[in-house]
Amino acid sequence: MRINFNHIAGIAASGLLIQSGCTPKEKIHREQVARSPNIVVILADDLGFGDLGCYGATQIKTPNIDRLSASGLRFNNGYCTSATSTPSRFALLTGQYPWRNDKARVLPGDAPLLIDPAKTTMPGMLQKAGYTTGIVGKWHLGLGSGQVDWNRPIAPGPNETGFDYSYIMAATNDRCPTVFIENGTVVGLDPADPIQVSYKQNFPGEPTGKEFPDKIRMGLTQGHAGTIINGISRIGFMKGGKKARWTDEFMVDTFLLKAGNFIEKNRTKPFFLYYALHEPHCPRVPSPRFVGSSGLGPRGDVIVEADWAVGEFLKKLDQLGLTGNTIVIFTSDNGPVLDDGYADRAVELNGAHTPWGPMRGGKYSLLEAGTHIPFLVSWPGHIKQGVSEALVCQIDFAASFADLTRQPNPGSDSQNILNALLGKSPNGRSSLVLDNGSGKTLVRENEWVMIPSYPGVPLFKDVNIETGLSPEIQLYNIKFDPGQRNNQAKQKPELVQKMKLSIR
Ligand code: NG6
Ligand code: CA
Repeated sequence: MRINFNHIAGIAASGLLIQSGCTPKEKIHREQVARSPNIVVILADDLGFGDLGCYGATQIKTPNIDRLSASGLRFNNGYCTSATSTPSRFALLTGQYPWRNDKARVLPGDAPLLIDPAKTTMPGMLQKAGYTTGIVGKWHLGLGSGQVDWNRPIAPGPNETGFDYSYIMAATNDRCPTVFIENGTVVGLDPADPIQVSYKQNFPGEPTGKEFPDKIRMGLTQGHAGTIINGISRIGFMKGGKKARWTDEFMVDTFLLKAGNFIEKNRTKPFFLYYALHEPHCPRVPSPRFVGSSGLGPRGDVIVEADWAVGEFLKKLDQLGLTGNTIVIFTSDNGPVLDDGYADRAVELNGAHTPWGPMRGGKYSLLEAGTHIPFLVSWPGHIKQGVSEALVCQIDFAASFADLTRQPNPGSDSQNILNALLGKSPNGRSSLVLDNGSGKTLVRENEWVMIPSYPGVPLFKDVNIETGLSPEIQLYNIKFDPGQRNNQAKQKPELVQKMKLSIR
């Protein structure tokens, strides 16, 4: 019989193994294992607070993520730092506020690496603690140091910033290049058909959505007028690499397979996996198995698809005997959006569903739904099931996992909230400085949110989301007024002044 070390470690760590009778050496070993559980962060893309059954959704069914929630802690005050992807992911991986870095904005697919490879990242810190680290899915933090040649090894990237293994898309599923990159090499590239990428101009003879609207199967509402790939026109231009291009319909299966392979391969020693789903970001192209599954059109269908993938992944963890020794976190990179540039009828088919939950705003917004996202933490046998009101943020994974694995904190803005994440304390942070993804900040302090005055800016973004930007200072009590209807700035000038001090 093959002995699964992690399984035993998991049982020992959950206190089910009788501790008495073991030698001091064994005891130390068991304690070490309990301090190095596997860690999996599953990050959805543009999933809102109200998109999951466990957060009150009734129109879309997410039974697998709901089960994950029921097996651990559901946070009601969980945040990403930013209302768009790149800055939010930057904070998650570095433990630094993205608004300190002017380049931390939604990056094109040919942008250079945003993270400084000389600095220790959160996964880099886990490597030092003996973890094998992997990323599968969306990267969106730039690659290389200038002009990338996609036909040669691509570096620096995830493998130079803390990951032993990477299987990624460079940017987003609507941006060129539409290929997967495994450990710095484009997967399935035919050397006879080299890839070229540009964000400045089209390559002669390559059809774009702008010139050939009759050649695309999904209409456009904004942007996305570049190269047509798989019948969908994208942002940016590319030529060549035809065999390497992904098929959107199968992306879910590819990422699930790679994530599963990673944990299987590394099951006997501590691992960290960052499983960065592409759903429900546009273009929303579900696998044929999920077309029509939600009744709410493509956006709902890809959420059902993501829920399935999470369920399959958790099944795999179980089959490998790893559930008791693995912390699984499920969260999202920013708030929800319906029409994000493709005419997929997300608005018309949304019905009574509220992706933003009880909140105002969404993706790109300083209002609550921009950054207040689903946040679940499960570690069976270690974390009691329940709901937590603690203020927690993805930027704190760096300091908290550092505490868990007895490493120095690599993140200058990261706070150790391990006790809140593990349900040992009802308190997380006391304050946070969040941003809209374009460098405009707000402060959350305990139950209050203060948005400073932003004169001369649009109140609505072109995607029909309230930006939260207003010449009026806004102050809301999120505990009693999550919908941000009652601005108390005029009644509480001292609190406004105090909170202003946190903002740059
Ligand atoms: C916007 C895109 C949007 C999405 C977003 C990034 C247009 C009109 N809009 O510029 O579709 O790709 O960038 O989303 O092109 S994020 O979740 O990766 O931040
Ligand atoms: Ca996103």
